[in-house]
Amino acid sequence: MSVGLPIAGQETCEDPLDLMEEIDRLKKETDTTILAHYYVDGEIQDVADFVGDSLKLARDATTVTTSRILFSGVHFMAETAKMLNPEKTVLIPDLNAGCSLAESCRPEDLKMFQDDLRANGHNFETVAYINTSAAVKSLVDWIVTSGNAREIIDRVPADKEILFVPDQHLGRYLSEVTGRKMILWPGSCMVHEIFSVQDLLRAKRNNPGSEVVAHPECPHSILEHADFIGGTEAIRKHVMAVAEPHTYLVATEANMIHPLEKAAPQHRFVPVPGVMTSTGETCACNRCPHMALNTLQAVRNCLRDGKPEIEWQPFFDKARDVVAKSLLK
Ligand code: CIZ
Repeated sequence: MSVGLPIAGQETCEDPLDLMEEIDRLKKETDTTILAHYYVDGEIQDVADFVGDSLKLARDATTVTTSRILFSGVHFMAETAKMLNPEKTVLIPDLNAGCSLAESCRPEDLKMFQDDLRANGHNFETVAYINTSAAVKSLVDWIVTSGNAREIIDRVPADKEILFVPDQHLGRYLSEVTGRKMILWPGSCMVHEIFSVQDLLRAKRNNPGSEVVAHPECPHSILEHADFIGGTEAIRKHVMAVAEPHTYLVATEANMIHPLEKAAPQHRFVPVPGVMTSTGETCACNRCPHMALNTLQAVRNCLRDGKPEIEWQPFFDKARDVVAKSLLK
């Protein structure tokens, strides 16, 4: 027998309730606060100290009093927490938890594109969605989240053009609602990109009287069928404000159903695509594979071992200034 080697499948055999208890104990023993995004598994949201979208979590990160933060989400979110807490240890359960949007916009490509625009006489400011690396954040004028985008775009002087990176769908939607002309980077989120209009219409037919709530990262072909468009926090507030039981078809990452059910248990929430097969089974194709790296085991191991850790990078100083003026004021 090979001593010390992991046994295939062993991790997944651990009882979730035992793991949750162990995480609770380790949090106290290691002086750690857990921040969890709405897109991670519900069990992790339940053991976290703060749960929310990236705007709320960035703000929450500035109130943490423990010496360590464990960020259960994706890499750019943990980087933001580190920028705002240079003196704290910031941990992430898996360093490979990336983001298709962040990966679509590399700092060297952005820099070259900005230089080209300037050389061609464009007078612009760059607005970046928070789903970007810290290196990209250090090259832009503003950061927006789905929760504060309109407000920030109003702060860009009216005589400037806007280069919006990296989500073309969010950019197109924001350009429509703010009336500002934008140059759009051609990125998109792999989860929101895959919703099909056909599946959405089928889900509507199967759930008569339902309302479609959709994230603005969805393509226009999905948004035109939505009754409400907003980021995760806006969707949560929207359904909480309705007292009468209702069915909502939710076009965003499927783990969002967990906080919605907690906040508004009077409603029924169906992830889109809710019904994919002729036998009426639901599919799991609206899950983010990066968020899914945040398992209970990975959170426990990270707490216990104190790694992986987000290391301070030289460009964090510049990125932090942009984050602070955009998200904390
Ligand atoms: O801002 C966030 O946290 C993201 C990535 C989505 C949302 O709407 O919450």
